[in-house]
Amino acid sequence: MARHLITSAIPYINGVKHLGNLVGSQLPADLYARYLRARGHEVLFLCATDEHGTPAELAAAKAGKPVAEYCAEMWQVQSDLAEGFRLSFDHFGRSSSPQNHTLTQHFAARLDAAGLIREVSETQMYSHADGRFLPDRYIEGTCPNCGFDSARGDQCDNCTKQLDPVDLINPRSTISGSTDLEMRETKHLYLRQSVMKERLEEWIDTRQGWPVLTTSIAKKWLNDGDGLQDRGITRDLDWGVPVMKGDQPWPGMEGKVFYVWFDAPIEYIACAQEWVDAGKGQDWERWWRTDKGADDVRYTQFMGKDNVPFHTLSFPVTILGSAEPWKLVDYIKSFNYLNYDGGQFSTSRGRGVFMDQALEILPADYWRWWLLSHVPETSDSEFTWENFQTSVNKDLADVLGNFASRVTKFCRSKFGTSVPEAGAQGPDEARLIADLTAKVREYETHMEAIEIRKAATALRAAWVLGNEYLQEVAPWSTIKTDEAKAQMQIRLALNLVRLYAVISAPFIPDASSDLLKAMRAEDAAWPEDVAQALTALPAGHAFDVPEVTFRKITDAEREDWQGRFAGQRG
Ligand code: B3M
Ligand code: ZN
Repeated sequence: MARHLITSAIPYINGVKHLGNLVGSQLPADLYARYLRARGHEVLFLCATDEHGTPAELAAAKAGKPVAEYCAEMWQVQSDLAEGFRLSFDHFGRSSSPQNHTLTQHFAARLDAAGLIREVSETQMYSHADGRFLPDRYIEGTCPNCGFDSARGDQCDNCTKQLDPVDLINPRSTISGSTDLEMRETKHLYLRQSVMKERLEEWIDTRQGWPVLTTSIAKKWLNDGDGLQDRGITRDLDWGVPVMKGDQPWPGMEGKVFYVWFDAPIEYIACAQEWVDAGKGQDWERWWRTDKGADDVRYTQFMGKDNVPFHTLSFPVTILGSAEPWKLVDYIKSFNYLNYDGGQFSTSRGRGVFMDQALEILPADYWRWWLLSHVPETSDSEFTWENFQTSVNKDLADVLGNFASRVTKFCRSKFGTSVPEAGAQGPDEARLIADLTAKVREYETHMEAIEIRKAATALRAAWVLGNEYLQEVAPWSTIKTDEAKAQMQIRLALNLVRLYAVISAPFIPDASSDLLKAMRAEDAAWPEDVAQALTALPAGHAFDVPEVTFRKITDAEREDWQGRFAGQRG
């Protein structure tokens, strides 16, 4: 029994996430957490909203709300959707929490004490009308490259050229529209990542068996000519963690906040404190401090590939640089992108399916199954409605759902709604048990290695074995000549339904719990011994015929949804 700390990349607060976001961190993290719990491990599974930075401020302004109020509301929306998708976080925190403020300021003080922070003077655009500096997206003007008149301070959306606010022609504030701007000197803090290069390299080299995607990205940033540069960790924004040295003011940094990517990963730790402070757990240090027992914790992070540099370089610099015994990540599982129907998911254009819309049209399990069995693990993958329809109809409705319904209905009509008792098992059953044992062990191996697609394939193959068995032994024929034997076959098949519910739970928790309920199964223990697990429902045990476990998606629905989600979220 090990202890497992699991974190998912924390989603930005600004708006509902699409299925591409979901499958790139939170959903696979949930799968792993559920699996490990089912195997009897102690798990702490944490996620939160990432609430700082310009995107949060701008989204709040667009919604016409104070940013704190906007974030509180969006946290609730995201939290409800997480529940809707059955994401089993032990705590869903907020990077704007007081715990994270304190901890972020603490880390900054430690890094400063270690000589890892330097002050840099820069000139930036200052707006007199707004009484503030205007970072990246707060400034617009004409692109010097293509003449587009609404180029942003950091980039021109028309020609994609990367810009500096000073490059813009006729710059204006996006807050007030004012053109009364001047270049002013301002100071910022830089994290001296460059001096940590060797320690980081050493650390990464000791991480055995990391996915290629993770290490290749880390190494690329580490070794590219301008790879590990010092990084600005402060911003001239109102909303964020105020720049302080622990609880002391930081001279010259008044009115500034830490950069969102500095405080966001620290929230992984603060979230454990929030979990304790919310009364849901005890002793967060046991998970996070190696001097307080976290040495025997295995820590796994889940994230999209674009987040890898921050987790393999920046955050470890924060941890290592603090010279305090914080737990470092043991394994980083990263993902490629999920595309949508011949293009990309796009939040700004409303293209693709968003978490709220998905749950409006179908239950969570349908999405969970498709997304996890098509997770962009080794390369980008693509959501198409055809593929989704086929996968749901075949895997869930035809294979798993149909098996459960056929077996229970047949039993009800021939022997009543309790497990029949006559008949002894023979070679067909022995073979099924051997094959199924092998499949379940294979499934476990893949789940432990977080090889999600392979795990899904093994699980589906386990479902198929039951169908093949049923097809071969055909209890509906057996019963005509040997009723006792038919009873034995059905007894085994009913037990298979229970076993499938148990092993499928990490993928499709609702259907699993419905099936367990229908089977009135009290014991949902993992089938360490498959033969034994297939006797869990004894002769005479009463059950119910489950409601339709999975329904099929019709062609008309598929066409309707295809049109509805093509763009422009309503
Ligand atoms: N919020 C980016 C994202 O949602 C960012 C992750 C932070 S993880 C500490 O993809
Ligand atoms: Zn341009």
